[in-house]
Amino acid sequence: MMHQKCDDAERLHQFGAMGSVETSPCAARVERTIARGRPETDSVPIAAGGKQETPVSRMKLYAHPFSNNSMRAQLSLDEKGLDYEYVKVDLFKGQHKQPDFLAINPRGQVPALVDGDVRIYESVAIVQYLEYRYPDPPLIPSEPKRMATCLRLIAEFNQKLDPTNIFGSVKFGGKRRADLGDRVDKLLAECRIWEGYVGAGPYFTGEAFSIADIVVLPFFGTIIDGLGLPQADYPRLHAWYERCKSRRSVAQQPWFEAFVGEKKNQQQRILAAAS
Ligand SMILES: N[C@@H](CCC(=O)N[C@@H](CS)C(=O)NCC(=O)O)C(=O)O
Repeated sequence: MMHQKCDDAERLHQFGAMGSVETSPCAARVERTIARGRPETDSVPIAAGGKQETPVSRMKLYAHPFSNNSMRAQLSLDEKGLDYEYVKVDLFKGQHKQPDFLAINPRGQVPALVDGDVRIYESVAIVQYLEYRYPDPPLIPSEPKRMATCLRLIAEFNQKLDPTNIFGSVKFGGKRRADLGDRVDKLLAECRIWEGYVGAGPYFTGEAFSIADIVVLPFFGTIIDGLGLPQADYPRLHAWYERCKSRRSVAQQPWFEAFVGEKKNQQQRILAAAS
């Protein structure tokens, strides 16, 4: 969410510290989802002794199912049908601040990817890396105009959209609309712009699902499912989001499972009455 530190995750600590997550039914559902999917390594430590992987070793994604930034990286891997090991870094146990993980990402955040001798963090960079490293199937348009749109949207996400995220402040900080002042206005102004960007679709760059969709999807997930962005006011964004969710790669993300409860949390849907 935020670049420096995911708004969610910053609060995840507090949430974890309150001890409510480990025992929540939601957390249990998440574990099962992973178990049904790719084999999961339970926790850090990862590459023993900080040893470098050889290029033939299986890719490892260090992530957490509640982390929407992690979903971004996982989506790219899944869309490309790449083989990887999902290593759960337990944010609630502070594994992301342990030396073994800090050796991979000195910022102590998920996601991080290890691919042979490549170690990369920052979810948007991971998505871009995977596109260059594993171009087949392509998730970036080759037609120059569409490619330009795709690259521009990613830049706009980084610079404009992501900084407006208020989900963590609402969910974990307990803030409500009145507490957030012009942060809500800024978020809605951005949503208005992106509503216009959906265009004829079905995806942000046209016919094909692209890394632009992947980059913004976790953000809009928290805003639409989490905060209740009204469908009547943002019909194109909603339609785009539903289209994305009908893709297998998207539907299978553990993040959605972790997020099921969010949709029922009426108090948290602070945008529901927005116009
Ligand atoms: N800009 C980073 C943000 C990563 C991030 O904030 N990850 C959160 C989980 S959503 C995290 O690991 N937070 C733990 C912390 O910041 O201590 C990215 O896109 O990868």
